[in-house]
Amino acid sequence: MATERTLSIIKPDATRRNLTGKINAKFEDAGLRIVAQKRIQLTKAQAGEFYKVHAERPFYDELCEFMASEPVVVQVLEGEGAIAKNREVMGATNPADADSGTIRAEFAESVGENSVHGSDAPETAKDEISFFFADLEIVG
Ligand code: DAT
Ligand code: MG
Repeated sequence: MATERTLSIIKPDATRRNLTGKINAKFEDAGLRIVAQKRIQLTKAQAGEFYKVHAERPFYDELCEFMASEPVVVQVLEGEGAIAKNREVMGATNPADADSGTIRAEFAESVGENSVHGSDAPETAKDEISFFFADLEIVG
């Protein structure tokens, strides 16, 4: 398995509860390296652009409001098979279905407010990383 990079977001429900360090420890314990990181506040329009693949879903408006409601921490994680490994560490979208020990099982509040985002495939990882970061900001 090759070294990969994936885009991670620590979402507003988690930054509000001061969980950034605890979530980062989960990534690092799994062998993922945080090779870029910044705390930003999205506008609703920026959240909408990031999540435009979900534009037709009934929860889209609520999702965009939520993502713009408090600061988020955007990150690039790097490691062997980082995209799949991060999805494993995150756990299932609905925390009720997430395996114990995963970030969402431990910290997520609901299916909508589920603490973390992670890219789901190499193409989306590339697009999502460049949505937030310039090449110069990523130091592996
Ligand atoms: P994931 O974040 O696990 O990749 P996704 O891409 O299917 O999940 O959905 C993106 C986000 O949209 C998800 O993290 C939270 C929100 N969402 C998904 N399904 C939802 C639902 N049934 N009700 C409310 N929000 C939902
Ligand atoms: Mg997704």
